[in-house]
Amino acid sequence: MTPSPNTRKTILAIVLCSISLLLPIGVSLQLSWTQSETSARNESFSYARDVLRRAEKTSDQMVDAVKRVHAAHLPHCSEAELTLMRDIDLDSDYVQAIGRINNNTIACSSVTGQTSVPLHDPNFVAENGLAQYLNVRITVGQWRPLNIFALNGLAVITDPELPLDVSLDERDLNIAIVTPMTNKPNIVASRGEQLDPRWVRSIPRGTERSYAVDGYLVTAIRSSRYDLMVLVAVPRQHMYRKVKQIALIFVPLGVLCGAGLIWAGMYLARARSSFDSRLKAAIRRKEFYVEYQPIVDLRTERWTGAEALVRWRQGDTIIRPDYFIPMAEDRHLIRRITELVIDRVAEDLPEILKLDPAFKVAINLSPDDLRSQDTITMLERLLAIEIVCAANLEIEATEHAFADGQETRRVMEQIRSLGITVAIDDFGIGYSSLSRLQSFRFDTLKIDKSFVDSIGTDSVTSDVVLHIIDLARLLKLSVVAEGVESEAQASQLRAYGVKLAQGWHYSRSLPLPVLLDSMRSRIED
Ligand code: G
Ligand code: G
Ligand code: MN
Repeated sequence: MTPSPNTRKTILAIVLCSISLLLPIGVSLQLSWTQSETSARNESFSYARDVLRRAEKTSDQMVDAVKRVHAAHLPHCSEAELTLMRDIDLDSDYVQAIGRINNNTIACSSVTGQTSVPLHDPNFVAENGLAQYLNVRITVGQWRPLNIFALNGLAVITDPELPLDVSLDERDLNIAIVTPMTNKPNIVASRGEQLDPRWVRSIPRGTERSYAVDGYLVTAIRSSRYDLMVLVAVPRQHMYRKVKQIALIFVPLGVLCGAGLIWAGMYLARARSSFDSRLKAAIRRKEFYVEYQPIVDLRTERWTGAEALVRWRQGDTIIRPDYFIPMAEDRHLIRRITELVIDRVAEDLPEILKLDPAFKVAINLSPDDLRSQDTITMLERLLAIEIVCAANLEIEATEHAFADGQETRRVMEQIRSLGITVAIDDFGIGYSSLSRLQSFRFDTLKIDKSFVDSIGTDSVTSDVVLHIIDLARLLKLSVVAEGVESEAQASQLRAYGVKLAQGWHYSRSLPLPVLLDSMRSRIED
């Protein structure tokens, strides 16, 4: 079984709803992901720069300390030299101690005095001879391991924690100071997880980089002055966390809204299809009938004609055309309604004309009607009725109908060639331009009620009605004023030279028997 157009529309609606909901969620997740990646990167860079600055300062102080000891030329490990070392020690905040070293043994130092302290082999000796002893304990009371850097018999003792002692907002940042080397990086100091050798990449001196390594966002910055590099590694997990928080709020919310929208969509689709089937059933059962609103000569108050207005009777309720006509037009069901209206007029017209052979009935046509050749056939059938002639008929169409192209023009011309006059309905509220007025030929202009309402008020549109009347006169059109509700409006329109009017001041729309009765009693008067 192939799906019905309605099923297809419903599916389309659901798909569109889902896309329109998931898209913003997806985009916001993507955005928050990029955003959290960017902020993690920026954070890492700022930590890395801070740590590098401290590590360089440590190196500066080490170099300075060594220079001062050498420059003093004091006897090695003499009381004088130890005093100098203690002074230097106090001057420099990153240097913990300074001493003499020989054969992996501290001979004397500012903290141990003359006591010698044996060390293990250096962890690393650089090309320039700088030996690094990492995580060493030199006194009994020392509460955390120290690093010793030795060159030319002098040892500078530092606290590896100090350069790393930046305040961390983020718990799971891993920081390491390394001396970059060809194969195995030498970790001078670190905090957090064990450094993964893959985090270390060779970058030029004085530069910084950021790259992803297997679940981590790594930021590397290399000193321009020392053989030092700082690495900050953030687990990507850490970035997911923020995104997850957003997702936890938005995805269920989106799904909920989506479900609501889909439900509403299905509800509307069902309501729509039920309206469709109601309307179709009404057409089949011919539940439509026509009422006639008289069109009146403003001077004599004679009824010269009437507009046929369709009504839908559903049981005891009457449904107004302003509700169902636009929907019927939308569903392209209007032509079948027009056909019913013309059928009713065909039945009613002979009775009306028996009372007044010059009476003119106006029939409303929709854009679809004006595109269809069937309309001509229907009108010809009306004209074939013995008592009916073309002067008894007028068709009304709104400006929207005139917006259409060639076919409409052809049908309109055919109607006029039958001798039936054409009126523009609700004139002034649509989008007719003067060029359109010239390109379609028509006979009557029906001034929309809103302009008639403004007569005698000081609203901006109160002058417009005059211009419309002037325009009609210029184009040699007859004018019908719609929605006349008071004698004041009627007398103004008379003064403006308008001949015909329609409105509650004269009569509401009447069912045929009432129309005929009224016509009879008027003839008798
Ligand atoms: O008077 P009433 O509320 O019935 O009119 C409401 C609107 O419905 C008016 O704009 C009128 O032009 C339109 N209308 C009434 N009858 C018909 C009809 O038979 N066909 C079309 N296309 N429109 C109609
Ligand atoms: O096709 P058209 O839009 O001209 O249909 C006329 C519409 O205006 C119908 O809905 C009809 O009921 C309504 N109408 C006709 N005369 C009056 C009137 O004097 N006052 C008001 N408020 N509505 C009117
Ligand atoms: Mn009308």
